[in-house]
Amino acid sequence: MISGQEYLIALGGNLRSEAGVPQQTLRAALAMLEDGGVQLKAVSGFYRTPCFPPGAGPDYVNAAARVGYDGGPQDFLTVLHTVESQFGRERQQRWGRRTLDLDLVAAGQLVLPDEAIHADWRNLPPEKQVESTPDQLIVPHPRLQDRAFVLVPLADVAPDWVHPVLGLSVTEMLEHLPPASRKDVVEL
Ligand code: A4P
Ligand code: MG
Repeated sequence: MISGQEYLIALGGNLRSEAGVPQQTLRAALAMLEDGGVQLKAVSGFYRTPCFPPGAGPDYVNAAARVGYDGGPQDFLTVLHTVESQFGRERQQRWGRRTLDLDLVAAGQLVLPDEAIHADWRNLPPEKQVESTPDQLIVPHPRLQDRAFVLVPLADVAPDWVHPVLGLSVTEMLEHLPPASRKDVVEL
């Protein structure tokens, strides 16, 4: 059991919740995490981002945070899911609309469940990505390196975190993305 771990999380939402518009939901979720014993070490700006895949729903608001939590990754994911459910997140359509999505992006240099399974998820062909949902925790998040809506906020809080498999920092992963995808991510 790893304790006192530093984690990176990604926050997103594109539907109103009881807390208000997505930006208000994300702020309320951060406050709820803090109330639940999660230490907020750094919080990114809030960004408006086009829904991926295009046309699947309204624009998202995305953010990221670097946090401390005195428990292992599985326990921490349970905390994230509890907060999601407080804001009315119902798991229906994958990649569609949601009031709040909290993803565990990274846990230091941990690779879970192991390097081989991580590689399978990372290399999943795009058509399979929409229909396949992992039933176990995959860390680092298998799609983080592809997504400006994750990497731009992450660069605010952990620009020098190095992906334990790819060997690239957040700044470097961002540089590998097409410039157009970065320009679509607009700070609110
Ligand atoms: N799971 C495994 N690993 C993780 C992890 N590292 N973090 C499991 C979080 N969850 C993880 O997740 C599906 C299953 O993955 C769960 O059982 C969880 O235990 P989910 O949150 O129920 O479903 P999801 O959110 O639809 O899946 P996922 O993989 O989080 O979706 P994505 O890939 O994050 O896509 N467009 C914009 N602009 N901004 C967004 O934030 N988000 C999505 C969601 C799509 N399009 C978007 C955005
Ligand atoms: Mg999620």
